[in-house]
Amino acid sequence: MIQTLNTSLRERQYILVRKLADCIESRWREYFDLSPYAIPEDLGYVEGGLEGEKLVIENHCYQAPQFRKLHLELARVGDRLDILHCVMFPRVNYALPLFGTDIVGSEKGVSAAIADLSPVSRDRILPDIYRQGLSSLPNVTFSQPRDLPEWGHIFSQFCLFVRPIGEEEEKAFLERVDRFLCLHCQIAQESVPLEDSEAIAEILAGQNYYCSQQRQNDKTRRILENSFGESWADRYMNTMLFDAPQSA
Ligand code: BLA
Repeated sequence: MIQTLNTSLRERQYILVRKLADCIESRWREYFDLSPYAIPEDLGYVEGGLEGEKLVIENHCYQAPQFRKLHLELARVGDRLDILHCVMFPRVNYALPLFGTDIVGSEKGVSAAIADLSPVSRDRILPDIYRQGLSSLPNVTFSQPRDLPEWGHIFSQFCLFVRPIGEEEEKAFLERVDRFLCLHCQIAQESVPLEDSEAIAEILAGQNYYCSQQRQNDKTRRILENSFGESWADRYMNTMLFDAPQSA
């Protein structure tokens, strides 16, 4: 049985964060046979604020036949920032990209909204079926696209990174992420596990590289360090947010 979710934080969060969290979880339930994922004991629900601002973090994790870890995290920094973080880590014997999304919002609006299906193959190109699916999505434009930081070369050509302005653009972002998600869930559901150990080793290396790049996000790290200190932030980034798979 999946535990009933603690919705207390979510109910208070920025509307786009709440809507995307609900959307992601309902798609996961619709497409996959979910089972619980063991979160490191003290990291499921965390509240902290050493000298900095209070940070509340709520983690929801599942696994599925095709996925080692489906991770949705909701966080609130003081009274000023709401954060959604989500990564779907496929098992390394499935040739599937990494779905990831992050929203950083406040009363003033959303400053960063990003979503991608990121390749893990050596040539860093998405499988054909993804490129075809993503290329045939309807075009959308946002008034304030954002530039990726240097470590962001892990993302695909389809990566969406914007500051959505107003309700219309927030809605357009949500719709786009839902399309990415549905496409991914459908393909994942039909995919068969690999047996070739070299192909599996390539995926393992690709997922590890993705994690090592994501761990270079200083903006995320700074928020965690500010409330919990350096070593805690390090452990959290390595074991909860971007824990690389050990082996096949
Ligand atoms: C940016 N992430 C940010 C920012 C903050 C966080 C404060 C800066 C917002 C801005 O520039 O407007 C904070 N994100 C967090 C925190 C957590 C979090 C504290 O997830 C978790 C506790 N980040 C991801 C994933 C992706 C991602 C899965 O976690 C992409 C799929 C991307 N976040 C990402 C990128 C930036 C960002 C690319 C911009 C970084 C930059 O401009 O330097």
